[in-house]
Amino acid sequence: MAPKAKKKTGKKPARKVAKPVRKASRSKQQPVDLYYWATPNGWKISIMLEECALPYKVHFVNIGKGDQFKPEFLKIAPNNRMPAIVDPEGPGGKPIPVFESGAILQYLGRKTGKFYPKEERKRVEADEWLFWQMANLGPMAGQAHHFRLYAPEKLPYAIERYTNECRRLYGVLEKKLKGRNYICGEYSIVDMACIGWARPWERQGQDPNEFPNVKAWRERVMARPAVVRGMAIKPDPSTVIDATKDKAAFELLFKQGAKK
Ligand SMILES: N[C@@H](CCC(=O)N[C@@H](CS)C(=O)NCC(=O)O)C(=O)O
Repeated sequence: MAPKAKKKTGKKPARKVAKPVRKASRSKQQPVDLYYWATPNGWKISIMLEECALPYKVHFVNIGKGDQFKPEFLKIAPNNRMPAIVDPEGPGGKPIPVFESGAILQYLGRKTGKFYPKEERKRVEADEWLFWQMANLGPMAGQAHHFRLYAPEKLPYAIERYTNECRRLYGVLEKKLKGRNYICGEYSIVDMACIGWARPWERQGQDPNEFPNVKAWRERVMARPAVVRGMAIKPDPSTVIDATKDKAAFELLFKQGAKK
């Protein structure tokens, strides 16, 4: 079909939504607001939005500069951590904020009916492995990164403890992936939750060749176009602060006390 001719008004057409925005083709849905920074937890949600072809608008939360403590962000995510979303078309057609990446993945899975099995036995399995990532792989890999890369003192006990715990977890994943392409059989939110954490496993002191099933799964998932697009969303490099070199960012990220 030939495109309709546009009326000439002399004015520049107004942008509907600010950049960066991913639009689902032919979608009339309002974009989901994604509060994001390019980290393994942030990627879970950019990947899911890409996989579901949902329109979304990225709001960068610069965690090295303290955006996570801004009152407007804390209203959405009271734990001062990204990712978070606001779905303007939530239950009853009203906006809903969601924080915690696992809860966001489940919400988007229920909303779209995609990548989150409906059949109860399969859903239980997906929930088990999603919680496994949230309570094990993410936190243990996070501590391994912290003590191996960020801690000003190299503490052998802490490095060994979290490197070993990661090794144990990749061993668990290795067995789960035996004879399967994806963690719960079919590709799901569980793979999206785990991939960002498995991507930098060398930084966790792991030898990928020790876990051939995990290695093959990692390559399979990372080759998905939506995963590539989701992980490619990056803030302007001039705004990214390296907390290993910047004292203020280090204090802000790693010396948080209770705020009243
Ligand atoms: N359990 C949370 C963890 C989120 C999280 O740790 N986000 C980090 C970046 S990966 C963050 O926002 N850090 C800011 C801070 O430490 O103040 C989730 O999965 O959503």
